[in-house]
Amino acid sequence: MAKAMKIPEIAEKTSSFCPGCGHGIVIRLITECLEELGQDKNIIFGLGVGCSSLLGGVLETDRLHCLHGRAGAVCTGMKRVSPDNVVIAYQGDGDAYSIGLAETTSAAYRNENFTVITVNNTNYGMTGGQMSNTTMPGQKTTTSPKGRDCSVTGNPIKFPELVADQFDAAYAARGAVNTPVNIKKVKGYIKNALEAQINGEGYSVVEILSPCPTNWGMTALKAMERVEKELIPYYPLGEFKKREAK
Ligand SMILES: Cc1ncc(C[n+]2csc(CCOP(=O)(O)OP(=O)(O)O)c2C)c(N)n1
Ligand code: SF4
Ligand SMILES: [Mg+2]
Repeated sequence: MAKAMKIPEIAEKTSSFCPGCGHGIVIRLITECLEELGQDKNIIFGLGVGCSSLLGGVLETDRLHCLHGRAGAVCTGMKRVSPDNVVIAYQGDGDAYSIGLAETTSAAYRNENFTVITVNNTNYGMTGGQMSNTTMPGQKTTTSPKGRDCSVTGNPIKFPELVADQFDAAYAARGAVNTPVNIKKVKGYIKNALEAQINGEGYSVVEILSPCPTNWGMTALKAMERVEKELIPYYPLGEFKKREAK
């Protein structure tokens, strides 16, 4: 089994992420949690297609690059045949909630015992900023040039709330990586999710609101401000399904 890199080694690596992208912060937090839980030698990632797949460039750990949107199904198989490994689906909003909505939802519905980390940047980042199921009402993207019209597309999906309200899952939360306070909270959510899996409590999901300055056409600072002013009012932060006291 391959070993995850230690944090100082990650800090020394260069990545393919754009300046100001939130993916790097999230990956750092996952790594810190795994180390602190003593699980850094015991992980398998199921990676989405998109900028999430660039995790492999900074984290030398076991991983499978899944077909687009299919990490929910792939991680189901990996966890079932290898229950002693910590299995993490690392996906974008387009991968998990648009192209792979069936697989993502089905794994949650079955209460599979693995963890999903979804980086929600409200667009298909890697391919140039197309509309996804989490694109904000009125948001202009390359495939919604006049702004997203929810009367035609439906409303932006709130997946952690769906899981908490409808499924027998262990843990569901949403955080954001736009401020130090919120970043600290996200780390707590990721740790709760991983502990739920390690204790065999069932499915856990953490969605993370994350800036994509490149496709939002903004500076890194303005993108962080957009997360606060536009995304958080629509996508509330917090724990929607807390772990039951053991
Ligand atoms: C079956 C298939 N359809 C479309 C694509 C093109 N594609 C690659 S990444 C991507 C979107 C990824 O968006 P998201 O999951 O939100 O990740 P992000 O890059 O924003 O982090 C798409 C549509 C593909 N690779 N395969
Ligand atoms: S395109 Fe967006 S999500 Fe992808 S690396 Fe750049 S800023 Fe990050
Ligand atoms: Mg995205």
